Amino acid sequence: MKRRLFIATSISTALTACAPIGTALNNNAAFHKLLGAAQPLDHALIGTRGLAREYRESDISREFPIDSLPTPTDAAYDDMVARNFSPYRLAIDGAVEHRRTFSLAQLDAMTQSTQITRHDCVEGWSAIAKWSGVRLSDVLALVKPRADARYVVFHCMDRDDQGTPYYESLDLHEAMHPQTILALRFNGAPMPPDHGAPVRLRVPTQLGYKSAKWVKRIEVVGSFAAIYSGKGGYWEDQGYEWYAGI
Ligand SMILES: Nc1nc2c(c(=O)[nH]1)N[C@H]1C(S)=C(S)[C@@H](COP(=O)(O)O)O[C@H]1N2
Ligand SMILES: [Mo]
Repeated sequence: MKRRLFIATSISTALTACAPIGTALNNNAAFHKLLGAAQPLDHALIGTRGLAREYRESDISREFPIDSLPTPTDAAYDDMVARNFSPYRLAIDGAVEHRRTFSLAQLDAMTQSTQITRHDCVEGWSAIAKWSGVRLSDVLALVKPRADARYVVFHCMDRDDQGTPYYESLDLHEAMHPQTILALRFNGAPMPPDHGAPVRLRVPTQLGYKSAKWVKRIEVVGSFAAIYSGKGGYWEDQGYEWYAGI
């Protein structure tokens, strides 16, 4: 446990920003040393075996940073915002028995799960908010991952200034965790565009970069080696740890 605390502290001081400054990060020897140190940690000791702490309404942060690639500004996204996301479809495909799409109304009609949890960004800030939405496990139960399924990849609508899209992934164990939700609401209101509307992944057992905003497609795969640079996420492709349990 001591070792884990040390690593958590080092992460917040070693990294400077979640902004697209990947090259600075890649050139940061201390950061790579840190990742090296984090590698041998036993997966079973941390993260998703337990529940993330849940807080009270009075603990909700008055300010919650917006800290990601820019909110999409393309015509399709603007049109969805203007029409309360009625044109939005979440596609789920890949290694599933029943590929399908969900409208926001369909997701809204499913059992909603609410959590007041803390989001921890590697940049060094944390904030508590109330998130409601559909358990990812409920959605996966409808599409039925095949026997060869191992990971769930989240494709997002935003891109960096090079045109590279944001994406993330979880293993099936983390995806099935009861606190892993596709969040539709933030602090009692529909998800604001700047926080990832209409559907944003919320994974309170993992560092902030796992909680993908603006999710448009969920791809169930046996391996993510062939997706983008093959490390399982936008930041992972630039050196972040794939396993980000806290
Ligand atoms: N699509 C997408 N999701 C993302 C990011 C991003 O750049 N794009 N940034 C991640 C990081 S590093 C953090 S800390 C949180 C920030 O979420 P917030 O802007 O709602 O606070 O979103 C995460 N999810
Ligand atoms: Mo972050």
